[in-house]
Amino acid sequence: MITMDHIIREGDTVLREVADVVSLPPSEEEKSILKDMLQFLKNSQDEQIAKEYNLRAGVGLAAPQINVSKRMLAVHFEDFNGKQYSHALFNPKIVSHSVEKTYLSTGEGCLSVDREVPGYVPRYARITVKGIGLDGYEVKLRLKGFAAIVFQHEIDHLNGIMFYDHINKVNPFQEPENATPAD
Ligand code: NB4
Ligand code: NI
Repeated sequence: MITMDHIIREGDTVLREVADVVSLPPSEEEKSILKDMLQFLKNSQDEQIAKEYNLRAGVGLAAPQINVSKRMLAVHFEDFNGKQYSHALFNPKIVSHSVEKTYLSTGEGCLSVDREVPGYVPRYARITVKGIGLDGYEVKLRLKGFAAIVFQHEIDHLNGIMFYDHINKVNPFQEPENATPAD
């Protein structure tokens, strides 16, 4: 079971690496890790389990965050319309995105960052993501708003990018060009 002890924190070079493409089909070991990542998110959102194991709530997790430098991510959340997203993907890729941007008015946090970093994180308002699911089938997701933000945060981890890299250094709360808040 993945706990906070397994979460790599900022300063570790693995979080700055470009993660490796997973050669297909994924190995049983890779599938097992990805399943554990999704289970961690579910556990982290279960009040009882989270309390018992001291888990910080998460809606997404990228493999480099558990010291696995491979292109694998899991997400588990409901968007603001109550639509459920639960995905575990190998080799996720943004195949297209909008010109319009969005951001969370509350900013972003990261399980690998033990401090608050204030500011707006500009994200594409709409993206299309392709990847390979645990069952080996290709999935194509059209995402907007909160869901688009979560996937971009996780795909950034696969490219060694942290959310605060995107925050305006002069004025962290400068409204990004072409953007409307997701919330
Ligand atoms: C990834 C997110 C940071 C911003 C926005 C939010 C939470 C994370 C990081 C975009 C992606 C993890 C992965 C939350 C959370 C709202 C919904 C439902 C009930 C609790 C849950 C809490 F936990 N970020 N944490 N941060 N990361 N919303 N919610 N709630 O998930 O570092 O790279 O259960
Ligand atoms: Ni993160």
